[in-house]
Amino acid sequence: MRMDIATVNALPYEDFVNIFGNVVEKCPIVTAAVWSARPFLNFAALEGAIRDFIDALPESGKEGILRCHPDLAGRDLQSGTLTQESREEQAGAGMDALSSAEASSMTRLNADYKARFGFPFVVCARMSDKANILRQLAERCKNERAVERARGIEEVKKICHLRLLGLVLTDAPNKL
Ligand code: 2AL
Repeated sequence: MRMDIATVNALPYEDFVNIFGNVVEKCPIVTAAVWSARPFLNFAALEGAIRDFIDALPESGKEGILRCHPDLAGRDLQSGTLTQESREEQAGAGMDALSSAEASSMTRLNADYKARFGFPFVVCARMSDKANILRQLAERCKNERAVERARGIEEVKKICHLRLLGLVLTDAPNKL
């Protein structure tokens, strides 16, 4: 059940990190840091504190956040070791139901991308679909490193937004 912001603000630290620790994939340090910014006025303030923390990181820290993300249709999906959030997002975009040709394209392009930039391709899967993800992956491989670093971080923020919407009530009715 989604909680209201007063309930969020009343959570002990351990509960806060248990509940929100994966709004940025495998980066509970973000949640732990944002704890200091309580109380949050509303959903937007909580989200804004997370965004501000990410934006204040040096470029190496932003790349670190990108590196915490599992590949789309990658080894973790195959071996069942994705986080629950990531599993649902990837399944929603059809990443668990690729044809063998699509799967080998994804593997090759993900590897090309990582070799070029040193961090994985990240996209908000819930705002996309299989065809679009494959197209974006091929296109974004051609960008400059700094462009892709910034683009990946924007995608992390979209993923975070949707994960937060699943946990916290907004002032306006939640659209999900
Ligand atoms: C992911 C993921 O796990 N969920 C999502 O929306 N995107 N990973 C990725 N490499 O883009």
